[in-house]
Amino acid sequence: MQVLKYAFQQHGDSRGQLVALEEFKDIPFEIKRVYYMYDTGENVHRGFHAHKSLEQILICIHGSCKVLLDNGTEKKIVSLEKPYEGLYISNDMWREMYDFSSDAVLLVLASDYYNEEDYIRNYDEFIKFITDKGEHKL
Ligand code: T46
Repeated sequence: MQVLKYAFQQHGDSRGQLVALEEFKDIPFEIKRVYYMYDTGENVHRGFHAHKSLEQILICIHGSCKVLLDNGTEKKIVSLEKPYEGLYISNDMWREMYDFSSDAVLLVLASDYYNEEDYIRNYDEFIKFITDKGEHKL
């Protein structure tokens, strides 16, 4: 499984750093939604779902966290700890976020509006979904 992590351009000068993100330039999709999570308690695990069509980029703009990616065949753990790094998560990818530092702010850029019908929240259903599509290699 290939993990796609972007290192965004930093516009740094004596005043500090600035990162600018433009759809189709820095981000490979139209950005239809932005959300973020913070005040995530110690030992909290979030996610535990896949999306049928949504694409997202996760940026830990403050603090750090880990993301487990699982395509049904392989699993990878990615650390997010730099505010200029973005993790691309495609559709059909199970994800879990954990190990949040107490100051973590996880920003997410999403390719579509919120739609509960796009979620697969059961792991067995996820495996069935990708197997039916021919994406699950045993
Ligand atoms: C994902 C990971 C990385 C909304 O009302 N609108 C929204 O846009 C979102 C994202 C959530 N919500 C509501 C739905 C739930 O009542 O906020 C509550 C928490 O959402 P959820 O339990 O889905 O949060 P996570 O952290 O498990 O997952 C989120 C995204 O939902 C998901 O798409 O890929 O972050």
